[in-house]
Formats: sequence, C-alpha cells, structure tokens
Amino acid sequence: LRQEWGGLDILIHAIAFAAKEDLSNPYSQTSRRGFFLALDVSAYSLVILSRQAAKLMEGRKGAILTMTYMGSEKVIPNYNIMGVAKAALEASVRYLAYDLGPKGIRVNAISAGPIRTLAASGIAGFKEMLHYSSERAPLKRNIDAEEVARTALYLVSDMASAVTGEVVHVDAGY
Ligand code: 0WE
Repeated sequence: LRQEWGGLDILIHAIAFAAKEDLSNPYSQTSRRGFFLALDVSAYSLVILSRQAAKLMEGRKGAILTMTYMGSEKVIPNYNIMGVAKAALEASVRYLAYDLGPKGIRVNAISAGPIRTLAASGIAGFKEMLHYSSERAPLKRNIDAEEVARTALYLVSDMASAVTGEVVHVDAGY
C-alpha cells in the first residue's frame, strides 16, 4: 500500500467469526478453544491491523472503523461468545483511540441493528428478531445496509473530525 498508494487514509475492519456450535450451545459450554478463536478473529484482529495501519497513516489524519453489535451490551440469546468478543472489540476501540489519537488517527465503531444478509440467513430465529426489533424500535422499522454505509462515510470523513473512541448505534433507536 505504501508503494501503490503512498499511505493509507481509512481502514474498515469488518471481520468476525465464532464456531457454529458456540452460537447455539449454552454460553457456559464455550470451550477455551472456541473462546480464543472468537476473540482472536473478532477482536484481536483490530489491534494488529490498527498497529500496521497506523504506520501507513502517518501525517494523514487517518480513520479506523469497525463493526459491532448490541450483543456486547445486553444478552441476545445465542449470540454468546460473539457478545463477549464484541465487548472486547468495543473496549479496544476506546484504548486504540487513546493510543493513536496523538497521531491524529480516530478509531470508532458502528453498532448496527439486524439486517437481512447472506451471513444472517444461517442464524436460527433471525426473521423473528427482525420482526421484534422493528416493532419496538422508536423508528418502528429495521435499518438497511445503505444507512450503515452513510454513517460509516460520516465517521471516516472530516465531518467526524472530533469523534473518536465512539460506538455509534445505527439501529432505528432500538
Ligand atoms: O456478529 C454477528 C454474526 C457474526 C458471526 C456469524 C457466524 C455465522 C456462521 C460470527 N460467526 C459465525 N460463525 C458461523 O459459523 N451478527 C451481529 C449477526 C448475528 O449473529 C447472531 C445474531 C445476530 C444479530 C447470532 C445469534 C443471535 C443473533
């Protein structure tokens, strides 16, 4: 990237993974291996990518953005180890914001409401979740990917030049 682009302005971190059985078995059954896998892929990846990105962002007012979910704050049935991984991810956003702030790099997260996607199609009861949240959210509807994208564009742009260490909820108010 240094060769081809001369540096980096924006890093979007959008990766998460937990073993399928850890998203259905009771949370108390989570194995050490499953715990490590979910935290490694879903939370530590932000730390290592941010460290590398920061080197490419020197003198550039860089912006780092990651994706999280309310399962970090409240219990969502079956979200399990992913909720714990997202809690670690959101705390990492704050510590990275503190760490990289002096270099002019901002670090934020979007906490999106549920969206019908290919990844979501594999989740048992997802349709019911969409129905439940649209009934209770203040805006009385679900969100779409473009609404997340518009918030992302805001957060990585100069419009959000004083916003860092923040978790912005894009969830129709849920
Ligand atoms: O963060 C997520 C899901 C991320 C995810 C999805 C999978 C499915 C396939 C992580 N690991 C895996 N592993 C697989 O093998 N979301 C915010 C979407 C999501 O997932 C849920 C949800 C919601 C919402 C799982 C249970 C309950 C609600």
